[in-house]
Amino acid sequence: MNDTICAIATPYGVGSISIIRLSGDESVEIVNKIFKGANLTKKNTHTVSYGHIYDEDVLLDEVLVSIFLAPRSFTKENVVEIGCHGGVYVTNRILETLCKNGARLANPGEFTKRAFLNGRIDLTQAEAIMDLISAENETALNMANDALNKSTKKLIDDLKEVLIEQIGKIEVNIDYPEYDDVEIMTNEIVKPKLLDMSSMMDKILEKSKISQVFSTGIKTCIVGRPNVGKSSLLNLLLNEEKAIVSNIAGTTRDIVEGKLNIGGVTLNLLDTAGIRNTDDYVEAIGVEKAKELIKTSELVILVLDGSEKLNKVDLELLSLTENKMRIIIINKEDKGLQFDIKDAIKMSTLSAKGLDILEDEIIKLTKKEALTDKRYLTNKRHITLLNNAKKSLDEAIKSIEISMPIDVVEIDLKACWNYLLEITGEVSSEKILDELFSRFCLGK
Ligand SMILES: Nc1nc2c(ncn2[C@@H]2O[C@H](COP(=O)(O)OP(=O)(O)OP(=O)(O)O)[C@@H](O)[C@H]2O)c(=O)[nH]1
Ligand SMILES: [Mg+2]
Repeated sequence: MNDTICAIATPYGVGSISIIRLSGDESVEIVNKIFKGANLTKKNTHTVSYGHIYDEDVLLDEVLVSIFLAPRSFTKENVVEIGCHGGVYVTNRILETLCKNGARLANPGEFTKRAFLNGRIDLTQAEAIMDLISAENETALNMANDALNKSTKKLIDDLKEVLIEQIGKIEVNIDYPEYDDVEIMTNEIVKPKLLDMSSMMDKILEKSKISQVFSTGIKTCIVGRPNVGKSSLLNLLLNEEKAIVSNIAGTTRDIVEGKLNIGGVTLNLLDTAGIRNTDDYVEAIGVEKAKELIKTSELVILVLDGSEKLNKVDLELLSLTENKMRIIIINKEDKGLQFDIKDAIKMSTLSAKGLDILEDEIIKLTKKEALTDKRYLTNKRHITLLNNAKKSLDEAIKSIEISMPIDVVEIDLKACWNYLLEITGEVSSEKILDELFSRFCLGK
């Protein structure tokens, strides 16, 4: 028997309505005790009733009560949602009255935890709910929705199926060694399957890395010589005066950051100090930082001043960024251009000319990297566990190659198996669950 928990499910603060949610065996009875209107205990599941909430004789609010009876609810328990007026005081008073009548305040994430423990969702779906709530762009939202629709579970299930078959074959050999030559069998049958599986995991992990970039934002640096218009470009893209623009070369000394949402992805933009050979100590540090940033960025926007001839630093930057995902901008087109470069975008950040072309190019470039099939992981915990699973698998393959006893191979394969089960939550410790669900908000 589960005790009945309650929490305010909507954000704290004044709004037009608030929702208070209960889950547990007694939820309908508890609400019915403080509700005047229809008898809620006689109501069918998935119905809404109008009435008033009282704390003994004191009228608290006019409400709508929705009933979802077990098992057809989010937690698979009896769930009641009270839609009341969205005042902080009135909402808290109703919550307090529910507690006085037998409910208890829920811990963060406790509703979702119950949904998981009652088998309504697996752990990957519970985590997808959290990712959905914290999604900052369309891509992250899509990924979370895919995971909620079991894309992660399916992917792990596929891996599990291959693995369990191989473990099964090995176990038969350990139990009945007379049936087969163990070594030949593992080398010829099991090993190729394990190698396939290892490369499948590699592919998933590689794509997962990209998915992380897409959901958290693409690290994008704007680099170029001093005074070419880097800060002007940042301001133009962000549509605000974020960085100081001046005709004094070396204006930007430290990195200026901004976030740009474009075509469903987020760019984390970094405006840097202009790069030149300099004796100024402070500026030299900025230049070093800019060079370092080129290395660690996923996308580089290289700005050149089209009104002057290309110089040594420009050429150095062109070669430094050659193998990166990059966009070359020839700026100050309004002053007349001195050179041209294939595939470069001609712009004038002063008049915003060329901005639309730049935006299209950013969308095109980042979409090229887009993840069309669903075979990747989006959640950091899952990625770490899959990495561990792959390490164990590779250990097993290595053991086969150096003809270790078959039970040694099996130990590593079972470790791999366990990591896969941890992803979906089929094996999990109470501690991990507590830690995971405590990251949810109250009422979720
Ligand atoms: N004519 C013209 N001037 C521009 C254009 N874009 C920027 N400028 C001017 O160029 C100067 C330098 O612009 P910034 O955006 O500060 O250049 P920066 O690359 O950030 O320079 P540092 O921070 O010093 O490295 C300013 O006076 C801008 O007004 C353009 O498209 N056309
Ligand atoms: Mg600048």
